Amino acid sequence: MNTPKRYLITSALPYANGPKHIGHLAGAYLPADIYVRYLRAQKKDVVYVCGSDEHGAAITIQAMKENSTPLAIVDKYHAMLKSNMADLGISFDIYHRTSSPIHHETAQEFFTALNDKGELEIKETEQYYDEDAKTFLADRYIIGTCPVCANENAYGDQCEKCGTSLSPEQLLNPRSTLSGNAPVKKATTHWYLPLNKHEDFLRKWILEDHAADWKANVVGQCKGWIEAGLQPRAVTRDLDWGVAVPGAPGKVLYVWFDAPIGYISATKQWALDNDKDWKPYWEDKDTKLVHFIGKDNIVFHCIIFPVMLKLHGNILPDNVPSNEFMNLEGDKMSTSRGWSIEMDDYINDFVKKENGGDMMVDALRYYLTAIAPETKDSEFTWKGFQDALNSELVAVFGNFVNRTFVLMHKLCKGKVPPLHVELLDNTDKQLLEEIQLTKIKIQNSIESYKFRDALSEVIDLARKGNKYMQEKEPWIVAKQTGDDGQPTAAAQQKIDNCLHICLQLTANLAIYINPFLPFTAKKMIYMMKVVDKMLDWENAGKSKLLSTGYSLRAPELLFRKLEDAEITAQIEKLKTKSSTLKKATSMETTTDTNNQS
Ligand code: B3M
Ligand code: ZN
Repeated sequence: MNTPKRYLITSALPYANGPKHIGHLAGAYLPADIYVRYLRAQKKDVVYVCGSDEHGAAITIQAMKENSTPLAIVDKYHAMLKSNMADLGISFDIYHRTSSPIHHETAQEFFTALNDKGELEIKETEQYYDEDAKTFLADRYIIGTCPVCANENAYGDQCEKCGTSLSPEQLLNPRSTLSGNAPVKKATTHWYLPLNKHEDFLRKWILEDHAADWKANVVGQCKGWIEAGLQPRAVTRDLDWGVAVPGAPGKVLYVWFDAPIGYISATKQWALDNDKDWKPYWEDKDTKLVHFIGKDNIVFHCIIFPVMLKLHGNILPDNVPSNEFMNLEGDKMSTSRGWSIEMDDYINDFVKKENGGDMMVDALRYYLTAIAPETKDSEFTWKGFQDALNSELVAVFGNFVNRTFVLMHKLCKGKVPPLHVELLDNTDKQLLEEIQLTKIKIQNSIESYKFRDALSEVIDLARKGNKYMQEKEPWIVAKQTGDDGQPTAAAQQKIDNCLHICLQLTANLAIYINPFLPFTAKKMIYMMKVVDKMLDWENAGKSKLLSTGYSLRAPELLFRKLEDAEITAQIEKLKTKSSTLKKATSMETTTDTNNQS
């Protein structure tokens, strides 16, 4: 698209049915946050919305498990998710919730608009019913054998094992998750979104218009769906928890119908809170809408929701950068199996415990971005985390910044030394050029959603800084002293140039690292005694960010090492948690709740 006038960025709404793990963080939140922080540094008009998904069987089943009520469950986990995200520096403009009245109204209005236009079909069909529990069984309320991979615990809406999207009728040997009984069939009426009528639109919009700019994994999945032939999809359910279907007592909107509308209601609430107009963000073609999601959400964001948006007269997403999954220590990450690192646990173990725990937020953000599952599944290991932290953040980035500050205090009286232009040699010029070039490289990578590449450009630049310092050896040059025991004038000039350039590089590193590691950038700003505005993207690549003669603060520790004992303790914790849960769940009839559950 041409230069957008404004941006609306969304991250998938996490179900408020339990804690979420760092695989979720790496998939849909961290990359969006990096993108948004980058746009904000460019002074773009950008709104970043998210919130808790508080409807659907994910919630009601969790309420049963915890012997609680759906309302108590969403209240509890909404609060947890909201604070976890804030602690991890995920900078939503609003973290909303789908149980709010404004969301219910918005979703009902949306449904009514489509229904009034005649875009929905009403059909009576026979559906599975549990006679003991006296309820219809949809989605996760029914399990059975997957017709594709023979997994015996596939859900009525999806098989966790092979990822196939299913309808309850496709399950072999179906049984109720409520009673364990085989269900009977009973007639019921529902509204359907006739996706089959929109096949041509989807084919052109995704497989032609976006074949090149969307990620291959996203286009590939969509292609599979379209090619298999799209079916009408029920958008209502017989349940008592959810957004009531206007004029149809006992029925609620299918959670996947109302949840994405949550992006719109969140925008509305944000606009109300900030005295803004929400409409251009959803109606003006100059808005760039980007959905950040995990791969299990592709069909909903690329096929179903776009059809809804088109029918309702809204703009369509410009891109849907979806990530693959992040595994953990050789196995799939899963909260319900206890094989996961919950955001909440990480925060308690590393962030809240220590003074300056923010550095451990950035350490996590660093590693998750460095191993982001952008094109294929990736794997988190505690050893890998330790290596990334100790040998990249501490040894390269932190070391460069620290050395620069220490030497500047020692050899330049704590002030930015002058630059003696006439003495610049090729090594100096090359580094100055790298500072500029890095800007373009990072821009290109971020704008094509390649956050791993972008981050490694930042580290590479710091690495070049270390190499430069090593070549220039100002601490050796300082030994060329005159009678007064001070470095000679010629020596001091060499020292000045080296540290002047290293300081300008440090200022640039702060700008470059800011979208990824915002707490680190803040600390660097403090050390350099400059205002936040210095982090504006327009300053990137410049070599006169810090003025000659300006005195700077003492260096602070940017990162700390992760000790062997800490990773051993975490691995132990993981093993204990999963084996305890294994024992507990082996007695239950239900299984895992979600792919990256
Ligand atoms: N809550 C599914 C998930 O957490 C769902 C996303 C909704 S985004 C509109 O995977
Ligand atoms: Zn399967």
